Amino acid sequence: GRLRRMKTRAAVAYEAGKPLVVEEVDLEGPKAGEVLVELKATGVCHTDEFTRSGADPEGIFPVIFGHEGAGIVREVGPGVTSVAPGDHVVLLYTPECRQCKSCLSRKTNLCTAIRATQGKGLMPDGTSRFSKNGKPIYHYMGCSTFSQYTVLPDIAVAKVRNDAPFDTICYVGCGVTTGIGAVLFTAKVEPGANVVVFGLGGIGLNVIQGARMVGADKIVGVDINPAREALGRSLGMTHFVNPKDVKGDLVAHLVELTGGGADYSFECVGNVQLMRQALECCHRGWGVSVIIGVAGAGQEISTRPFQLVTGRVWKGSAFGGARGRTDVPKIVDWYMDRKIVIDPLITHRLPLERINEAFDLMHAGTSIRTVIEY
Ligand code: NAD
Ligand code: AHE
Ligand code: ZN
Repeated sequence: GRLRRMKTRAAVAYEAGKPLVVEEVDLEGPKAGEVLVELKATGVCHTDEFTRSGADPEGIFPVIFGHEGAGIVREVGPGVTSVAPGDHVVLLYTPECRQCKSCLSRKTNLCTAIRATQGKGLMPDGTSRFSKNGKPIYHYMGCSTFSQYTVLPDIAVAKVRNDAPFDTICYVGCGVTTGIGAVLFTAKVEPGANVVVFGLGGIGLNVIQGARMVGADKIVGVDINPAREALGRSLGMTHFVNPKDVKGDLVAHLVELTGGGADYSFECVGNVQLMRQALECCHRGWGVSVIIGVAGAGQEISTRPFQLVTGRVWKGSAFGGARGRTDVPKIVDWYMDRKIVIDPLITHRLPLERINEAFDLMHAGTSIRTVIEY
């Protein structure tokens, strides 16, 4: 028989700015078009912290965070044919329905099939599968991977090969794909291009390895944390700039370093002042700046329109422009074929019980990715 309701261990965020509470919650089984997934591992991304902190205008509580997970399908609801129990999957906060206007356009990866309910922390039928003492707990980014079991629509899981380790491919669920995809799919960086990357954390370091993959020439990394230099260089970074060590204007310094300006720049921090600098360090006439970082409620970007009149281009990228069900299995293959690395970026591993330490490590600047193993 189909599972109607079960208990699952989860990290619940009851209030913005407060530590998560690890406890047992109730989970209803999958309805039509949905699947039950047993998580094996999840990364902790800065976006989880962004919403936990209260900066996300879409943030709602109580909620179970986490959107960078991998696991095994355990049950499927009525009508599900794309995956079956036993399949290994990476969870997708950007689903791929292949039927909505956006999917059919071929111009974007931003599937709209379930975005409205997802943004409200609910499943497509307008209800939550999670609860505690009869009160609903919201889903997060359609995933809620900080729970040993979760339920999500089948369009929000990518089936992957079953010989890939969960504790590293979970990171393909956000950071790896976001960084590499922004280079390959959004910017389409060409061989020989000069690239500047602002922020060398879990996302920016993947932009760097993407830039190396496509044969970029100069790959300049910018970060205020000097500890980021070594890892950046090992992934292909050719120059490191710590803004604190730059005398005078950072933009002028970067323009000089790139011989006239970046062909492509990437903002991987979520700081609107840096977004401006990332645009303005681009080459006159053609430089493209890609915003990946997520900025808090009320924040706005600005620049002189002259920057765009003179040919610089401002763009953004969500999930690296990747179509999850199509591209994620390929990126997992690249990892298994050693075309990309993941292992050196997973600096810490913790059990769910200690998940709050993952946020401490992020704030201290000592981790790139912490992976929670179930
Ligand atoms: P992270 O905490 O791992 O890395 C952030 C890095 O920025 C750190 O190395 C930090 O030292 C550096 N930094 C902070 N302030 C800086 C400054 N003033 N100048 C230079 N460097 C500075 O975070 P992450 O997980 O890599 O995420 C980065 C950003 O990308 C966040 O805003 C996150 O929400 C966003 N994000 C967006 C997407 C997307 O699809 N668009 C996906 C994942 C993450
Ligand atoms: N809720 C925030 C927006 C957050 C945001 O931009 N999220 C990215 C993914 S970050 C992954 O770590 C994204 O995919 N955005 C597209 C979308 O549809 O949300 C806010 O500012 O309201
Ligand atoms: Zn993320």
